[in-house]
Amino acid sequence: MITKQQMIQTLLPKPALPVKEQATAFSPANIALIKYWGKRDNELNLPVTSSLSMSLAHGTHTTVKVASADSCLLNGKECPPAFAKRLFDYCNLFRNKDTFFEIHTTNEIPTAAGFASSSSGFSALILALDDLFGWHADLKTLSILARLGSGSACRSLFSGFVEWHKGTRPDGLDSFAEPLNTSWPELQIEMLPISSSQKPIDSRSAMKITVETSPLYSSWPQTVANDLPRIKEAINSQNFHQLGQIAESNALAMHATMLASHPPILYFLPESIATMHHIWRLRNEGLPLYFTMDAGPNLKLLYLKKDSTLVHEALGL
Ligand code: 2P0
Repeated sequence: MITKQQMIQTLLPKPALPVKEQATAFSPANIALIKYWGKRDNELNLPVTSSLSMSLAHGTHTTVKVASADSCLLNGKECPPAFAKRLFDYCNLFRNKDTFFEIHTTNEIPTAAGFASSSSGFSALILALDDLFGWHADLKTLSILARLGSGSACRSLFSGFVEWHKGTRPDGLDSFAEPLNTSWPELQIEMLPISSSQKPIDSRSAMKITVETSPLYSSWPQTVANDLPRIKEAINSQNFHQLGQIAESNALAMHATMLASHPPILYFLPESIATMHHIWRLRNEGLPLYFTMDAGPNLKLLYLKKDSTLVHEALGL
């Protein structure tokens, strides 16, 4: 097995001393339209399939300061210990044992409620570390490094539509994200909060249980192989119904694989299901509205800007 340290040695220059006192960076959160669910390598966060996301306007701001001891503030308050450990374990990959950091991270999006904040978090952190250490690494390299913190973070280095190529190499050097060359300003993605409470199981554990126990997981790579080229075609031709239909069914297929695992994993709350029925009813009545869902109870709405008022009125937003 290749370790993170071995992989990093091939990508970065050896001396690991900061070249400045502090550095600040921002990364957008991203929402997958074709989901990443399942790893082929848990150490390097190498995915079973490719995935495709859209970056949001909002995300995470992170400042890393050189300090005499490690400390971490999340949204102005002391970080939960598990979160701080994950951040500093990640920093340990890049610094020597005498370098300590004060990290301030501000999420514009609720943490751990399925709003994809770890994606922007590790992306902003690697950008800040790149500046602090003066690596001047290219975005492909930074995408690979962000992936080591959290898989979906490799997509948050970019705005717009972003594809994470799963790659095939055991060292993961070909598993990185790249922006698509297409913009679609009319396409809207909007959070529909159902609950901001902590989710019952984190996505990392949930995807591991799914891969190891779900009899439906064997169909997931084929689902993505079918959906990915078709959604890229929909993006290129700006075919909203094709995009919405593929994104919605891809998300539901991901949840179906989880449901069949043992123990079963179900992120839907009763209100999530009621909202799905409401959206399907509205769509049957002619409103062009779809949704996607991640590892949490909240829905993300997909619609076109021209229908914004109708969507908001219909859902009481
Ligand atoms: C995604 N999710 O593509 C999928 C859809 C959640 C549902 O990526 O273990 O926090 O750090 O690689 O990136 C959430 O998983 O997992 C995720 P790790 P990550 O956005």
